[in-house]
Amino acid sequence: SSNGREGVLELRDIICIRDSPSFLMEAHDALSAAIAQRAGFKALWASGLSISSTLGYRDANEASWSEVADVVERMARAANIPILVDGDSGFGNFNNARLVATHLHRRGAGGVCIEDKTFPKMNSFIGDRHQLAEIEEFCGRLKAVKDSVSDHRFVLVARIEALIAGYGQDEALARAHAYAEAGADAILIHSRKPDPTEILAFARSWHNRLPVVIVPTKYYRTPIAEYRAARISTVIWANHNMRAAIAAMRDVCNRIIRDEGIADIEPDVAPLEELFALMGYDELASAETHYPWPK
Ligand code: SPV
Ligand code: MG
Repeated sequence: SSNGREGVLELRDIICIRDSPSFLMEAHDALSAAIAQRAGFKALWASGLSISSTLGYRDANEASWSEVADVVERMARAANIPILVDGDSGFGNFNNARLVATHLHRRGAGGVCIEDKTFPKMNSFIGDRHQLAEIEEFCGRLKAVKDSVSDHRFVLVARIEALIAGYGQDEALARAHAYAEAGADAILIHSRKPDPTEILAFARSWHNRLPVVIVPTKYYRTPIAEYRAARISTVIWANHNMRAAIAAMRDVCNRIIRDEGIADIEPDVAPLEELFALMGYDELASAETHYPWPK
């Protein structure tokens, strides 16, 4: 392939394969991206919530788009698998959206997901004042992204927040059809209900006009078989590397404080060898045999 990633699936293939759901694992920095790839995930979700959190921001467009792009570039360097970037609502109007998409593409993203909210957005699980964008205006954002990134491999996912904002299926479906007309490659239908009823109802009425992407953070108990039956194309595990890190770091901090030492911690933290393997120290050792360097 022309991008030097032989054996690596393109994001478009991963999202458009519809016989069984594919999975995008959240990552938020180079290390978490490398860990997810090593575990066997074929693609990553660069989560806005997770990236914001690790940078010390709230998921309310406090991080600038260029800070997010810096993180994405580090992730792309650390993991040789495609990344779907959470582009929030595009950081403004059509012009901001196309600027952000162009930069993300250049810095290694395989695609971007844009949600139909106004700027600044708020995380979908917080509060009940989610302001939807007008359909026509949002379609302009999608078209502008399509028109400005000429690489046909770059995937544009249109994310519908109608159910999050308290509108019904009709609004969600009308938006999905409009976004398909505007050139989206896939539809992300988001829900914060504890069961998948509303996203499954959406999928039934949508008839797979475009691939459907879901984020079962709140309806996490649903078995994959149900998504397979509903012909969901892609499932995003949206924040689980970050939340695993929070729990692990909280526990180790509490134990070291309590024990005033690290004697019992060793079996519960990653060996340094694992870190060295993740970051490719062996490559450096072999490179040193090929290039002269001062001894
Ligand atoms: C994210 O991971 O930033 C998402 C998914 O956009 S959610 O937090 O569910 O909105
Ligand atoms: Mg987000």
